[in-house]
Order: sequence, then structure tokens, then C-alpha cells
Amino acid sequence: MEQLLQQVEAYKKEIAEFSADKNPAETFRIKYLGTKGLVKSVMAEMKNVPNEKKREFGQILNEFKIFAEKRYEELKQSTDNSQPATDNSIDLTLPGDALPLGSRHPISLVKNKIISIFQRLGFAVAEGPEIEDDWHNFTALNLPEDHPARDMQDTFYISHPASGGTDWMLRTHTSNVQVREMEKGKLPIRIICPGRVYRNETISARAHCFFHQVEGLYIAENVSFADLKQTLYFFVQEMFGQEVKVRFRPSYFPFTEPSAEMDISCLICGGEGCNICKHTGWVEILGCGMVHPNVLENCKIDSNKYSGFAFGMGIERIAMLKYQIKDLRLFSENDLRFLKQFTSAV
Ligand code: 2U9
Repeated sequence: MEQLLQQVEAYKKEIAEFSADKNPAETFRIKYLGTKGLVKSVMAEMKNVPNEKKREFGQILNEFKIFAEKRYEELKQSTDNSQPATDNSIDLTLPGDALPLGSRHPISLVKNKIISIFQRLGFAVAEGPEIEDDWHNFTALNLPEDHPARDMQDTFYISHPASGGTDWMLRTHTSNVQVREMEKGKLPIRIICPGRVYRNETISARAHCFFHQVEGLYIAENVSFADLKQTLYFFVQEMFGQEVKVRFRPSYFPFTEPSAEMDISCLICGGEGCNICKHTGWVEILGCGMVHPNVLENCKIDSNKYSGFAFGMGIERIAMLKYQIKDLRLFSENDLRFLKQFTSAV
């Protein structure tokens, strides 16, 4: 009997200190409370206890059994806390917390719309490097070293010890992409080139040191100014609506001859005159022209056989007109109060 009491005490100590890495509650249950468990075997000792001691030992063994069962409940509880609740305190049928939905940036919305309109006319999207050399950004585009037109665009030059004598710069327009496409020598070419461009400007509501452009280029045999006008007219009607009017004004760009700027009738006042159109009824949206023969020849394209038109527009400018945004800086400040307004815009 003495031995049995000692064994019960030893088991109690073991039970109190019990731990297991995996499934502690279940491991405990099998070892101590299962049909072949220790508690059962201890209880079986009752049959060897003399009758006059049965009452006293019955109580001791019963306490031992309750002790083991309590420990089992404890282990079960601590395991349950690290697992999904299965009781009724949580309603698993409730919907989860909604994650806030992001929205496309207005620049992306307008860019994608422009791309899809020109894609329907057979234009492919072309992209190229934002860090460019002098040839692809300037010289090939008919802006030789001393050309005054270079002053029109303040350029960010990059100085780097490994530049190997090349004048690297941040591109001032996406025209470098068209030059690279022309140099590949595969004609005809019908591409639009969306992308970010950089100019050394003081940041204000109307100017920024970077912005986004979409430029277009179509080169084939017998391309005329009439093709240019009709293509851009189609674009404007798809972008701004069928009732919008266009007009072309003569202009100057070194890479196109003749050159023009295109205006659309004011979207706000419909041509009556308001603050947006500075009471003229018209707003400028892009520049365009016939590709200068020098540019074709610079890219090894026979200017007697081929002609082409090109155009360029600032995406910010189109977005400002479309959504009546008054300050360029809003596009790059990532203010969620601004960005969230475009959640469902197209
Ligand atoms: C090649 C030949 C010609 C692209 C052109 C413009 C006119 C133009 C401005 C619009 C507003 C730049 O974003 S802006 O500041 N662009 O007015 N761009 S023609 O002419 C090219 C391009 C590439 C090979």
C-alpha cells in the first residue's frame, strides 16, 4: 500500500510537469486517461486493497483521477486558444472586414484610354529608355549642337564616372523611342509612345520637373497632312465626345515641318468663353506635324520615298481638362483624398 501511495505521488508530479511539442492535450489523454493509460492501471490496483482500507484508498485514487482530468482540461484549453474558435462566441457566417479598394491613378486612366483609342486605328505601343544619349534625345531629331531649340527644353544631364564620354540625360520627350524604332529600319511604322519625361523646371501649379507624354508616329508611303488631321480628329471625338470641335494653328517644332498645334472647343463652356479657355472658346491639347525630312534621313529612311506624321501630348494636360484638375502637383503628391475620387472614373 505504501508503494502504491508513493507511485501516485510520483505520477502527480509527472502530470503537473507534463508538456509535449505536438498536440499536448491529445498526447496526455492517450498516456494518462486512455483505456491503456496510467490512471486506469492505478485504479485497477483497488482490487488488491484490503477491504478495511478500500474507503481511504478509494478517496485517494479518485482524487488522483480528478487531478489528471483537470490537467487534461488545462492542456486542452491552452491548445484551443491557438486554434480557430469552434464554440458559439464567434459567428463564422458573418462577412469579413472589407479591404479598402485601391483606384487607378488618373494619369494611368487617361494613358490607357489614349492607348486604346490609337490601338483601334492600328497603332502599336512602343517603349524605350528614360536615360538617353544626346543623339536619340536631340541630334537625330534635327536639333544639332548649336540649335537654339535646345534652349526650349531645360535638360537634366547626368554626370557619372562610368559614362565613357557619352552625354547621358533624362529624356525630355518620348521622341527618343520613335528614333530608336525608326533606326530598326522596319517600315511602315505606326506607333504610340507613352512614358515619363523630365525637364528642369521650377515646380508650380503649372510646371513640374517630370510629367507624362504620349507621342505618336506614322511613317509609310504617301502619308499626308490630311491623314494627320483625320487621325487626331478621330482621337478627340473618342476622348472628349462627338460634339467637340477641333482647329489647327501653324506652329514650329524642329522635328516636324510643317508643324501645328491643335485646339479643341472648350469642354467647360462649349466655346462660349470662360476662365478655363481664357475667354477664347478654345484650349490647346497637342502639337503635331509632318516628320522633318532631316529626321527621316538621320534614321536612314529615304525621305523621297517615305513621309510621316508625328504628334505629342502631355497626359497631365489632358487629365486636367477631362477632370478639371487645377494643380499639376496633385498628380505626384499621392494624397488619398485626391486619388480616391478616381475609384470609378474611366
Ligand atoms: C519623331 C519625329 C517627330 C513629336 C511631336 C510635338 C509636336 C509636341 C509637345 C506637346 C506637349 C510636348 O508634352 S508636350 O510638352 N509635343 O508639340 N511632339 S510633334 O514629333 C516627333 C517625334 C519623334 C521621330
